[in-house]
Amino acid sequence: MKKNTYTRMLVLALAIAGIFYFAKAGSSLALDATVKDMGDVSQANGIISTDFLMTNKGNKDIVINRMSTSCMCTTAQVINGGKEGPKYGMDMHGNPKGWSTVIAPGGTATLRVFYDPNMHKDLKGPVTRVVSIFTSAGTQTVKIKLNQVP
Ligand SMILES: [Cu+2]
Repeated sequence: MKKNTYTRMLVLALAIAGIFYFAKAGSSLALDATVKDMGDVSQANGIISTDFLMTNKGNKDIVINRMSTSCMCTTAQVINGGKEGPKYGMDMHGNPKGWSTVIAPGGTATLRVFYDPNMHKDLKGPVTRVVSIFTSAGTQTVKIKLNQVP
């Protein structure tokens, strides 16, 4: 291969890397926590929820277009501008399609995560579940932790 072909390829590779770098730097979704501890969760009290605050710290709109959770006991929705989005659960059980929401630069939205302790009635003790949030600024994950009691 000729030397200037190498040079061109190097310049191209650097240009592509630069585009990805700036695309990422220009839109970042910050979360107030990556893990929330829900403490003791009683089966007698049924479904409970906890909120994460998401802030667009970048300078471009962030589009969230789906979520998925690690278990059917756990669902998640985005509340943006007072509007509640659909609840997402495990992908394999079928999730809503065609939904998206936009967080403008400097804007915030709530990620509400629900846990249903009666989805597995025999389970007692520590539980960790993961929620994945798919956005135009990449995929982010949060966790809930709890201790399931009767
Ligand atoms: Cu579960």
